[in-house]
Amino acid sequence: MPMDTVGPDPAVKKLIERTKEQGIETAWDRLEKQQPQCGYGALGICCKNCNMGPCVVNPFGGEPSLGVCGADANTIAARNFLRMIAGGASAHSDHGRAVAELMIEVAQGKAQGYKIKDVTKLKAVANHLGVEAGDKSVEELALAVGEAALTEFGKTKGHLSFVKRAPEARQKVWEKAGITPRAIDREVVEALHRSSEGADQNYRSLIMHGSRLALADGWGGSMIATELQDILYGTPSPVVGQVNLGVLKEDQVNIIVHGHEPNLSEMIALAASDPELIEEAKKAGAKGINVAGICCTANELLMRHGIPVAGNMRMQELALATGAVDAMIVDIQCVMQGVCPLCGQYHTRLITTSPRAQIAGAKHVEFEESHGLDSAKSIVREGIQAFRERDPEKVFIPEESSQMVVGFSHETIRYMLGGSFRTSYRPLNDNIINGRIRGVVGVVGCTQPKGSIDESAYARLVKHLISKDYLVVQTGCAAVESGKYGLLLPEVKEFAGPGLREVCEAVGMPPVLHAGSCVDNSRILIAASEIVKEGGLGEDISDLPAAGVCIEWMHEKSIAIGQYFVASGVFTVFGTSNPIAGSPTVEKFLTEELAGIVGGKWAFAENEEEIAELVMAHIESKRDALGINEERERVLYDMEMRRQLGV
Ligand code: SF4
Ligand code: MSK
Repeated sequence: MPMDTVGPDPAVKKLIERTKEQGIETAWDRLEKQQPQCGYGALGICCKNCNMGPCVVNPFGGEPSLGVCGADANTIAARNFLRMIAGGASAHSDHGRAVAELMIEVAQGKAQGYKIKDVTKLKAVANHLGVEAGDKSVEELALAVGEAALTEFGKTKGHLSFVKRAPEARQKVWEKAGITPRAIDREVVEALHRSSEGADQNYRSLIMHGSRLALADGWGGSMIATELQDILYGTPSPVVGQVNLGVLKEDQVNIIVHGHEPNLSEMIALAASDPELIEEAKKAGAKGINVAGICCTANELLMRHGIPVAGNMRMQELALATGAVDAMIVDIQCVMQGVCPLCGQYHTRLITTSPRAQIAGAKHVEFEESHGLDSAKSIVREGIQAFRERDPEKVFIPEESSQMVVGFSHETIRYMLGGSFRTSYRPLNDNIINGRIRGVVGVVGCTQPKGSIDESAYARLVKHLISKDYLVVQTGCAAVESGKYGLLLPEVKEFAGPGLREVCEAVGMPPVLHAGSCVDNSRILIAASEIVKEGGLGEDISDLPAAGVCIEWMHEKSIAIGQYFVASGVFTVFGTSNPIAGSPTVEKFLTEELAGIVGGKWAFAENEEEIAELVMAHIESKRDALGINEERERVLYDMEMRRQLGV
């Protein structure tokens, strides 16, 4: 199927060329030096889980066929896959725990500068966690919600509270398969136990526990992070922002916030607008203080404050190579150690702030919520001081930046579709049923240096999908990638197929919806559940004409997300490489047999053409199964009928 090319991102290209000319090493150079990368590792069939190893097995059927302990390729691949899910789920969930702890401190009046911003959501989340709102004050309720959220990590009985938000049919699937998640920490601990030497040596039970663990992430740790962040910082609604390296300013103090937790960066944003600090920046010779984001901290600030995004994960070193970044302030996850020596080649201060994510050689300023604003101010002052040392000769800021509209939480989507008097997914369901929208595709996740720099796989795929009338929802670095290519704007409806365009025009929403950071994939689970509950598209998430895609997966979090999508009933396609390819048996289990147990399954594809084909064929098969692909009489809608449809 022909797919338009989209060309390179000139900012990325220019900076990579510049770093090469200047002999500055980046991830692209290190990737080259790593070639050829270990084949056993790539296929998932090396094991170093005990000191009888490390062991590898022969992927071509020869010797060695077993590890020293007798573990075969299936066990080793499944154990490695499970451990990746454990790594990813831990990252998301520890993030969720930190937000819950902060909410408790805010409720107790111990966190300087924070307040509860979304009381409506606080009440809704309280209800989902089984907390009685009664006549509690906002602070009392926030305290109870924070404490209830924390107990989800270590509860000794029952299951996670948020699983009840899934359609009933889905809950029954989990029950039948024995994978309803219990406590978040328990599922992680059990994964590490099962995958240690001499424990679980059945690939099926290893992968099924991986499903339960992943559900503990999607419907537990990640969902806690998303929901509690919305309560603390506001539920996102559409806002305009700018993206790409052109958002850096030659004449201002540039502060980059990077990572995932908005707890600190929210305060940095506040501190950067403090008149006293702006005055200090002016005294240092700058015109002001410019805060910009990288990775998912960027997504968090962007969708709540419209703070610009300098780039996604693979652009973190390129941002530094502009020579215009005065301070890079990092919290947790996706921060490459390579940023440290790179900062050293410029005047840039690298400041780590989380005790859980320190970097040797960086300055560590532990962020304490009890005096959050003061901590943020002192960190911003570091940037101002560094600005005085900036060498203008070394500065090169590419001009590229694009506008985007972001902030489509599931609450916002429901509101836009239904209007303020009856927020509802009905119009979306109706338009999927009548075929104007063929289905919904989540195109989410990482970018990384293995991806092409001559064009964007994400932008190509997204453009293609909307041209075929598929509504696209995005999160994480993939969303930032689309933003750079101007695909997160309402005008993009011009590239959309006639059906999707018509709906976008009527509802006033873009055909590509930015729904947040990578931890916010939990929003997609809620949206899918609500679409099912709205009716007309089956009883379960697995009945929906929907799919998930991650092309340039990088982090273990991607595998955790992929597995919770699959275990929630979603067909999920990953590009770049297949981490269990060394065991055709495990691959068959994940890509075929799992569908018979949980309704969703994995696919691994070579390129975006193949991904598009797989996704569209799957969605059409779901439409067939729902009986909504049958030839319908073409009806001309009058205004009244449109009103009833809500378009
Ligand atoms: Fe080798 Fe088995 Fe030890 Fe893994 S657990 S390193 S396969 S002996
Ligand atoms: S930052 S996990 S590269 S999306 Fe969330 Fe981006 Fe993937 Fe990190």
